[in-house]
Amino acid sequence: MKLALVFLASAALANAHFTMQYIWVNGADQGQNNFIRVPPNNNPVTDVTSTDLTCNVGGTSGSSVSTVSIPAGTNITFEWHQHAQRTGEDAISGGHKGAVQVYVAKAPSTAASFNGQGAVWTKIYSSGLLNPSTSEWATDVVNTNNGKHSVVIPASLPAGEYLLRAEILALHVASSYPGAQFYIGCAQAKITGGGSASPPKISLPGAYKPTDPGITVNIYNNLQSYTAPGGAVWSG
Ligand SMILES: *[C@@H]1O[C@H](CO)[C@@H](O)[C@H](O)[C@H]1NC(C)=O
Ligand SMILES: [Cu+2]
Repeated sequence: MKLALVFLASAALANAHFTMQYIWVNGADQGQNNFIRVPPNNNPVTDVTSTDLTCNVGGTSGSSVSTVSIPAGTNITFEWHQHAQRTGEDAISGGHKGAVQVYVAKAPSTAASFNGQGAVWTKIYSSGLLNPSTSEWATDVVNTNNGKHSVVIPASLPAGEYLLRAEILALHVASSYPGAQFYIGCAQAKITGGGSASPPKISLPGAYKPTDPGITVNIYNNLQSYTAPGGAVWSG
């Protein structure tokens, strides 16, 4: 009896979570876990003050990860799954309701040696509550798209090596803190071409607070609007 309960509990946990496993460059699949700082498991981060918020557990170093070369203006697609399989289950599991955001941070030297600490992150994409009357969230679209969401890297971003940080913020148990679940995937990219923009930057961890209305929120109480943490999107 006890064993069965433990098994059921751990199976439910494993099924509930997911990781970023693929990036696509202008529609071309780059292969499983390539150019990605892979976390040890599919658990979410819940402590917004932890360095795990930067690039997931173990993600402050990318010394064993390759860096993909992309021109500024490239359309990058991030693809998430619960397990190491693309079919046979919901990509990120329908119970995860919440926001999808993408940030970029320019490394002082190489992306592989960049820890992503300090005020270095620029938000380039954010999608949250899409339809209050049907409770449709950005996460629902990710499931519909088999785990994928896309963003165009702004053409005005200066050339250099970057971390690309995708975040899925699941809010199904977020009415008290800690509760909100941060799923984070970081890829390493060398951006070529580009421009001379000087975008606004925030720290991760740093900018997110437990009391942010986008982090501690009851999404099951007729929520009419939602403001994701981390400020406005910079559109280039
Ligand atoms: C980016 O690429 C994806 C996948 O090919 C596509 O669905 C999406 O429409 C593209 N986005 C833009 C803005 O071009
Ligand atoms: Cu989960």
